[in-house]
Amino acid sequence: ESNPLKRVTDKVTDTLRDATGPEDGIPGKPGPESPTVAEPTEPREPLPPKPDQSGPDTMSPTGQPTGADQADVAQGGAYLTTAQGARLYDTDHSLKAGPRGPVLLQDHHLREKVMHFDHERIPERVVHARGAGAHGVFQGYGTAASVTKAAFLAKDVETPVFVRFSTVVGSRGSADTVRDTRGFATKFYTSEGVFDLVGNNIPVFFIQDAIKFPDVVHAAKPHPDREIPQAQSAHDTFWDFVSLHTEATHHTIFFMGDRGIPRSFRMMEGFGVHTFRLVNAAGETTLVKFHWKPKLGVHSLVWDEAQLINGVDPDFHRRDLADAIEAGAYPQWELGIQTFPDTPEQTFEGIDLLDPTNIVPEEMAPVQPIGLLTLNRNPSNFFAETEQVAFHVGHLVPGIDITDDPLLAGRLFSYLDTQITRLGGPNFPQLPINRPHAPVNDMQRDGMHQTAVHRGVAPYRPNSLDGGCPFTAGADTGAFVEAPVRVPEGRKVREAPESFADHFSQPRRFWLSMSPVEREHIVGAYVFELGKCYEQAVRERTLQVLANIDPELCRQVADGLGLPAPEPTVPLADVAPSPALSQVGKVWPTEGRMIGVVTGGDDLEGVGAVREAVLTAGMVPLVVAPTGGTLGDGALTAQRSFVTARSVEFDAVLLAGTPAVGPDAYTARDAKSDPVPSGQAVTDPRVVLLLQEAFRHGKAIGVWAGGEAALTAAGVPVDAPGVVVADSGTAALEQVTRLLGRHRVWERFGTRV
Ligand code: HDE
Repeated sequence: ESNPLKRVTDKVTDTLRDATGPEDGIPGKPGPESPTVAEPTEPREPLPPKPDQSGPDTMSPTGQPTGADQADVAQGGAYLTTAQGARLYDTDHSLKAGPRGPVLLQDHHLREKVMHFDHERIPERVVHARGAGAHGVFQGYGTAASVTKAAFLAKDVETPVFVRFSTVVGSRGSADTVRDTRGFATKFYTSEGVFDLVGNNIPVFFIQDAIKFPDVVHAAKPHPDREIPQAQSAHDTFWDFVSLHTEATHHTIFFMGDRGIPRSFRMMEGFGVHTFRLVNAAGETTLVKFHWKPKLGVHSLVWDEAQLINGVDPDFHRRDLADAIEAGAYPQWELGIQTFPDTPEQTFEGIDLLDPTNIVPEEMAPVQPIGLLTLNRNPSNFFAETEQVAFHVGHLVPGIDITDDPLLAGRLFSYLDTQITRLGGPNFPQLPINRPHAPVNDMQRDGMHQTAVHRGVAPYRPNSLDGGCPFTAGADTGAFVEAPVRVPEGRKVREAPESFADHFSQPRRFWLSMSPVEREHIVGAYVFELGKCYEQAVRERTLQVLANIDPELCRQVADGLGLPAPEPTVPLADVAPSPALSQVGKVWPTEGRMIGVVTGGDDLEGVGAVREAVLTAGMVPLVVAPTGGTLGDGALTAQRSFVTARSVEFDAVLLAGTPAVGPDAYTARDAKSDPVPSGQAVTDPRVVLLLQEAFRHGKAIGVWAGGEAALTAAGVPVDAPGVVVADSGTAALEQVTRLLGRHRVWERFGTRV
């Protein structure tokens, strides 16, 4: 098997080729012997998980390796049973007094089945409800050894991890590509206990103090009367709050920018947001900010595309992550740190490190790589793993400690508290996905859903009845000892430090760091969002905020809204741009990109060659043809038809010839439902739409074998930037791949505002 990505692109093929049997060595590939497609015949054990889905590795609640797959522990046997293990002979009919008689209350199976069903749902997370998870491994580089003693960061140490990506505002069933911040939470099952890095894809936060969290979330969530809009910030209450509460300005401009609509979870940066404190073996401390850097680069959707995807494929990000992992195209991130001396002021070059609305530009403090994260295994059960995973910023290991960031302080309280409601009691650390891989001996007892059978008679200290066990450790035997930092003295106050009052210089730096096309996107986003607000006062107040960031930004948004642009009310900060904040202008690897290869039947040999070449390049080809099924002599299979394909699924489009509808068309369409003018062939309107969208969204387009006519029909100039007309499919692909390294054809933007 040359390229594992073939497993994703071949999904359709596999099912069709079922009768010809599985190809060797391709895990998860269905075939006649495969239980996934076999017709039911006789009783057998439950299905094993797919190879990339083997579930969490766990320890028993008391810290002993379980030695058995969790699925085996909870479920086994070939026969359907009650929850008590009694075999059942029927699960389709309630027990009745005769076929037409009343249902009997004594039907235990009915009551047990419906009782369990009635309680299948648990409360969704109040924020970050919609998420997608994956297992993986983290490998330390050892480069952090001088600043932290954390064992999992030592050279070549491999630590199992579970990552959950999420949106923030929407409900569990909301769409993936809404404009929002994304969560990026990582659980490291280290030898010294669990370490959670509960971050976001945006390096700053809306608020500086945890006490404001209910306010910002209430403002962002749907309106309390009608519960609309779902998963959107484009409404009055959100803009009402952020325009009055100007410390939110930096976060807001970040997600009005392209980072609010990532192309893929695989192509997002992650940030710890707060400043943390590392402690080395000598007890010396260093302040740090954590960064995740994706190997595939940082890429985004464009807004029109994001909105289309919400309808076409609301699971776009979730699917993208699972498909990539299933295909063996494992996403990777480097963990990095920016380091700052732990001075009493806790500032760096004048930037307050305790203020989570601040970044420290990478040009001032470079991000130093300390390890590599690889996601290589899908969950085997969404609920058990992705839904029940419980992260907590207070899950720390020796060598990593907290700072006095007031936002972090509130989080240290909140994450424990929320799990009691969400997971139904205090024993959620015993759920398989949450269990530490280090031995646990915590003397906690009883409580709802206790699954451990604890031994011993003395779960208290000091004791003599259990021989004084368990013993406490010291720093030399791996205890977590809080860094003995000096606590500032002062009066008890409800106040923020003076330095927290600057709400505009950092947003201004962000704006000045953007390329023209990214600025255009930001302006477009503000115009869209404020255009959805009903309250004039909210729009005007937001324009005032924008004026204080940059008058040109304000003017462009004001023009879009048809309102006058106010003057700034604060002096404009003199800040240098941070080029690292811009996503445009860099060249990135193209692995894992989706290439639509469209044909109406022309040059099938060329299409086949392109498909192979795309796979060789580590990208994913999806052949799009008028109908599903095989093409030509059956050597090629269509993964998408003109009905199921939409441009938004592809990073670039290649087209062989000009698919036509009409008397001579290669098409199985029903002429009655979409009549064609008599006697003439016209370019298939679905291909026209596909090309128009791909063009509009700045995607590279390559045609050969007479595809120019389709471009013309779509109004796409053949000499437009990023449009390639080539002699062969592979020649077109070569040029398109080069264009893809820059992610989009940015020259096509720049005229809308
Ligand atoms: Fe969270 N946050 N948060 N948050 N957060 C939750 O915990 C909270 C904050 C973040 O995939 C909740 O288990 C408060 C910043 C992620 O399971 C809750 C404050 C950052 C996730 C909670 C913050 C985050 C959460 C909801 C202000 C980025 C999803 C359910 C003090 C650094 C984790 C839950 C997952 C989830 C509270 C601020 C990231 C209610 C009070 C800043 C990625 O506990």
